[in-house]
Amino acid sequence: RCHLIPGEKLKLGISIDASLDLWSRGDVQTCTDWGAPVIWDGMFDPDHYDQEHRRNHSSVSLTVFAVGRYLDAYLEAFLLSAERHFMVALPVTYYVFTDVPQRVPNIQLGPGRSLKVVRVQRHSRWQDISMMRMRAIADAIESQIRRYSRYVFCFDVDQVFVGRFGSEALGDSVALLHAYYYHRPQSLYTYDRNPRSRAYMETGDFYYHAAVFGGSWQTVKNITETCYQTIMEDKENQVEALWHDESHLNKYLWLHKPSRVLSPEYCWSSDIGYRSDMHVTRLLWAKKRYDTLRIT
Ligand code: 2GW
Ligand code: MN
Repeated sequence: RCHLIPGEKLKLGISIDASLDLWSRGDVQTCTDWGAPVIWDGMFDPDHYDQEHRRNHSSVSLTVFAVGRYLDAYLEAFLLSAERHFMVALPVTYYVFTDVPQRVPNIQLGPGRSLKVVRVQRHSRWQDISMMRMRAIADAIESQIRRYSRYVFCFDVDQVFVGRFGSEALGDSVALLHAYYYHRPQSLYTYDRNPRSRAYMETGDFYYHAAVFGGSWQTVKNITETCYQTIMEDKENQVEALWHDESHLNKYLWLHKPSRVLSPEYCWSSDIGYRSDMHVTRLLWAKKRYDTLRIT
């Protein structure tokens, strides 16, 4: 059914996705209705993507927030695992947003990799900590990231890399299938269903997980600015979307289709049992510790 690979056009004019094998996985959806590839293990040659992106001098910024107790709980394991698995073939700049810069662990980084700390304010409501990431990311792209990196990936901190999360994931607008919903019917998607919220939607394409999204710096700036705007409009109207920034992101991605979709390999939960379509896991949710972390 997939007749078209839009693909990322490199400066050389050829599509970097020309070698994607959409037929190699008969058991999963490898292409969206609008022709974006859905990236599953076995469809791509990792070395091909690394070579093409190196040739094109691709560079990546990773943003992650570690505010309050989340810093000690998750940041070190997140960064150490990213050093082993995240875009290992490319230059990477980590942007750690925190209210406690002095507690950011001092980690030995590989060549071509660096880390910058951005101080942010600590909001008292956790929903605001999560939602206000959108504003902070947009600001950092404008003031710094766009000068150094072509691509930006935004992550929750409560997860660890356990396998390759590489340049096959790069694209103009990249969204992730939520591990809990990718095999479920639309009617179970937890979109915001309140018509008073800007995140309101009846139907959509997929349920995307806000724990990972990315793209070119231009697109991520647009995503984060737009989501921030709709979040603020909701605040003025005294409504809050069901899943906060995730609801607003889902709305955005319905109106602006992503050019690349990541399978749940790219953010899996070990609470989900065995799945025959999951051949590898690349990023895993860390154990939640609501008892100690979600005191508000
Ligand atoms: C969050 C909830 C309750 C108490 C504290 C926090 C908190 C979050 C915090 O104290 N400090 C902090 O840095 N954060 C950041 O926000 C951190 O990067 C974290 O990974 C992110 C999202 O919070 P998290 O991971 O606890 O929420 P999840 O895993 O339920 O996230 C999904 O839903 C969220 C909205 O409710 C976001 O959309 C998130 O992107 C989704 O993965
Ligand atoms: Mn999380």
